[in-house]
Amino acid sequence: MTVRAPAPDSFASGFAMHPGFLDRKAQQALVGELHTAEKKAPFFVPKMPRTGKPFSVKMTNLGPLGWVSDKDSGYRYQATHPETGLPWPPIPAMVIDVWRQVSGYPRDPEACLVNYYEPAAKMGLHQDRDEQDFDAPVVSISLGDACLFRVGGLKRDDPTRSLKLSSGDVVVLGGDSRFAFHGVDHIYPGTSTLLRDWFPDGGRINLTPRGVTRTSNQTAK
Ligand code: MD3
Ligand code: FE
Repeated sequence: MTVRAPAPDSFASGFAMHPGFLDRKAQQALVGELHTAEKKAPFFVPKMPRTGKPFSVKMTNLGPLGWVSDKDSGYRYQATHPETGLPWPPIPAMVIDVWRQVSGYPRDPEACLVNYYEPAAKMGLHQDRDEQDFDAPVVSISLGDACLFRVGGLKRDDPTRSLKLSSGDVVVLGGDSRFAFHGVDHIYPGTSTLLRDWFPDGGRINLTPRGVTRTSNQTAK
């Protein structure tokens, strides 16, 4: 299998890859904060709208808003955990710090999705369009086992390219890449020891801080 980095011109603007952005110490500190936060906002299993089919990833959220999905109400952002009813814990300062360094966006994120992939989990090709603020990029921070990530174009049938994301890598999906179809084909089990104390079988955590709401200054799209 060939895994190649995206061609520099593959998106006109807004896509940036920062391999190894967080060093091992920073990754460990961040995992410690996530482990603590997850005790207050436990991982839950999102369900597909209408069918109720469970996702293979578990997830939770940090920040004023969190993304949830269930059979009856579908995809949405809300201020509380769907099972505990409590507000989401705050976004860690380290995540805000990464966002400020890479996003090029004036406002701080309002939501930070936390996806946990067991070694066998994956995420099908999809677009992220439940946010109202389409100007804000999505930033991705990978922790733990590496994965094979796939990103395509604005239409589901557009050609895709694959890239490997490893622990500490940061990706910025802004501009023309903001609405690209993307997914996670598989995890490479046993490629990192970072999550060992929390998940003995390893796996991968992905954080995606994002903007959600629009301000009155922003024009409608
Ligand atoms: C490309 N997460 O939470 S992060 C998601 O690795 C999600 O857990 C994946 O897709 C993961 O929605 C991918 C990288 C990512 C995030 C958002 C994107 C890539 C994107 C939005 C547009 C294009
Ligand atoms: Fe996504």
